Amino acid sequence: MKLKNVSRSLIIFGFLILVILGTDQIPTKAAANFNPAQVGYREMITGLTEPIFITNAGDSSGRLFIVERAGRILPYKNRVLVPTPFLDIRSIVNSAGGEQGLLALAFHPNYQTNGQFYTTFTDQSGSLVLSRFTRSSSSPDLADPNSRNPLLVIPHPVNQNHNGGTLAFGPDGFLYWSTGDGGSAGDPPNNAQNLNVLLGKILRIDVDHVDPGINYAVPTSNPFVGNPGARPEIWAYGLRNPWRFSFDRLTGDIFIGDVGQASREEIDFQPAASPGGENYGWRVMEGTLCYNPATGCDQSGKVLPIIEYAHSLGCAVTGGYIYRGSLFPDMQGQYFYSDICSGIIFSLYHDPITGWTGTQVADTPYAVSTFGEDEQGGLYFTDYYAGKVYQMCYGPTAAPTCIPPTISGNAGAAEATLHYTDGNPMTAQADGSGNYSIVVSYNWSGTVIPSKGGYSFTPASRTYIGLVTDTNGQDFTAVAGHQIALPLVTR
Ligand SMILES: [Ca+2]
Repeated sequence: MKLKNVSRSLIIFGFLILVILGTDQIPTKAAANFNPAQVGYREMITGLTEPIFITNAGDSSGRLFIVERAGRILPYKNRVLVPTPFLDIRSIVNSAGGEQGLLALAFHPNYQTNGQFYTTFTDQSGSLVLSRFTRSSSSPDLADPNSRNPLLVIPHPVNQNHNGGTLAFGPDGFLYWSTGDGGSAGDPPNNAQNLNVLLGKILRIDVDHVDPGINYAVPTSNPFVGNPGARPEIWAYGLRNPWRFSFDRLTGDIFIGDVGQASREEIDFQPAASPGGENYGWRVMEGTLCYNPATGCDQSGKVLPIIEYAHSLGCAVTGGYIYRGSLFPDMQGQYFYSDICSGIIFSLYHDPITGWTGTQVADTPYAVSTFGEDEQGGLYFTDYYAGKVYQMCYGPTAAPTCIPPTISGNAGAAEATLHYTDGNPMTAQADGSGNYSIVVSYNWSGTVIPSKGGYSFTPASRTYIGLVTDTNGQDFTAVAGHQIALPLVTR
């Protein structure tokens, strides 16, 4: 994951090479209102070390989970990074190579009830290891480190680079795992085209059942089941280093960011209705170019990328997510991705008539190693070297920074205290005229309650859900209560 020297001067807005497939599989909303200049991001988490994966548990807890490459998983809860790791397996993770480490995390679709989650990491022999863990019985913010159950180990002995790898459950409930081609450069063993090895692939397995002799089951609908010349776990092949892929949470379509060799970074696409078995081209092709052989390659049966870019715009694509959250309707249907070397954030949109359109959204100074989704479909991305997570947002002003909104008004009484809580109790003070102003976090939900000794307030409280803009005129009326004279007690 070393940065190459990318000349920003060569970065030209819209300098993207588009490959139109013309698929009509993606339902779309009009993108007419999408304005790239209104996409913003705010620094949300700091103090991480080489964050490379972000996900949620799907358990309505509102937490994010951040994976650090060396082997820690940290919860982000109630707007705070929990300092005690959810899981710390640094002692068994091999992160010596820049592309090695704890690479991905996927919570089981029934995590809330079964407590199961899955990781992939590189071990001391360089192998790619898929493991199941369960959460601790003592705390929802802790995993049980002794629960590890290795499901599948893929030998990867020669090189440190090209390990994949993303884990994600599909809408079918099966676990998908992307693997790199085994490393070096140019895929010398031709692993990605070899259906007898699990490298350079997307695999699909059933973690809820076991087949004889293995610790998982192979779905009988996998495309190469029954083919004696192929491993049945393979779902798609011809991939070089599919570092990040994702499912469209609305449609089930798959977007794959496949890191290129020296010429092309690409996004590959698989419609939800696909039966699997796609050959995405590597090492015969790098993007839409012939790679091996360099000219006159056999393009038959290869699925070309929906978009690719040259190394004038970066050096290693970071596949992202299609935005399906409700907070920012104008971003709906935009697939966001980036490049760890250039920090450019791109979007990609499919129109049923005009096909795929790529846009350069922003040229950031960040090393974007991954994107991630929260439970509501909100999007986040990392700055790898700075150890930060940014939240993506969208606003009416140019280049918004997701500035926290303010709740303000008159409390009805001088120097009244405003209690406000979203689970974390906080207070603010009205001034000598009763005016108050409370800054809350972006998308804040909670309750504001005024108080002052001897006064009652109308309304007694106000509740807010998902505040994203300043909210003014939030006045209260204060009435001094009757002072009750206690009778003197004499004896
Ligand atoms: Ca390809």
